[in-house]
Amino acid sequence: MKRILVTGSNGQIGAELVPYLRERYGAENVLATARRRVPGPVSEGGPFEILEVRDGRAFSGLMGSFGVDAVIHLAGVLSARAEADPQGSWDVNAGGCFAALECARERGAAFFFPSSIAAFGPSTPPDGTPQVTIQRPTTIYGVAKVTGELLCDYYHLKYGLDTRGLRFPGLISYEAPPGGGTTDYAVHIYYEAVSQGRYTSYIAPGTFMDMMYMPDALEAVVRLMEAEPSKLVHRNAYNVSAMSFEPGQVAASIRKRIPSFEIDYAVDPVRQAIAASWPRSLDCSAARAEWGFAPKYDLDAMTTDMLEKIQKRGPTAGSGLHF
Ligand code: AKB
Repeated sequence: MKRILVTGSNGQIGAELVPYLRERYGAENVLATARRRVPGPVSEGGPFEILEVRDGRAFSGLMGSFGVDAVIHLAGVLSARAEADPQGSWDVNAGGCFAALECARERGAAFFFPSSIAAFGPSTPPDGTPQVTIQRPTTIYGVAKVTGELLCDYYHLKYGLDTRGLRFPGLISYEAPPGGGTTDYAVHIYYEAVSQGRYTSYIAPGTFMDMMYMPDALEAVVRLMEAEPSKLVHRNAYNVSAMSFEPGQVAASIRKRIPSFEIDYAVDPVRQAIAASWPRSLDCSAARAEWGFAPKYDLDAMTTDMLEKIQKRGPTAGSGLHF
């Protein structure tokens, strides 16, 4: 990757990936795009353009003028929000992916697609979920993720496009809040631990989902995109995860640093049903073997870092987090 275009740059991943890529590849070589300009490092720390991803003409024009050789396509609507608007979210998630792939094909650029644990469903083996297995998701978000995975395979097979991708678990971070996901509770809990000393979880106790801390996710994207192509047997949609936990375990980890922290539950049936349809723990052996996936943070290391960072930011951190 030398000249990189990132879509969805204001989102939870983009807000951290853009500065990370600029640091590594040079600020002038990373074009951040998003539907609107938000003051801050993404729009002010290097080139930035407004882009609606389904507008193929504008997309392709930007790629040409910037000389893009790699597209990191992050724009999308997360799982719970997508359930509230299946048609609109399909348009953005599947239509946007198709439009972005077409632009990458026209320009011969490498392409990164973030799939998700949502690409699995209730008939998938939930423990040690294999890299290649049953994928019959029951959410519109998951259906669009499987579509994206298959489109990436297709563009590689048909056009030789250098498509690559990861199946992200829930991502935990402190720079930008996630919005409308099912795994978001695992971010909210840290903010509320600091500001309130307690948290009411919308996910039921005992519900295990795969998770990863953002620094490990950023490193995984770059490692995969820089991997020797001949080593990539699967190429797209690698299972990646650093830990699997349920809400009570995060609470216990927080209590090691904030002993008075309390958790209770007001389960949201929509998000609980989505969580219950996803795997409990992924098998990530293909990612480890083919391109050296090696996450560093476990639950306690992540908790320590999250609490420190949020405490440093002060009591207003995380306002507006709830979906
Ligand atoms: C969500 O909860 O929708 C996302 C995901 C796992 O893809 N964090």
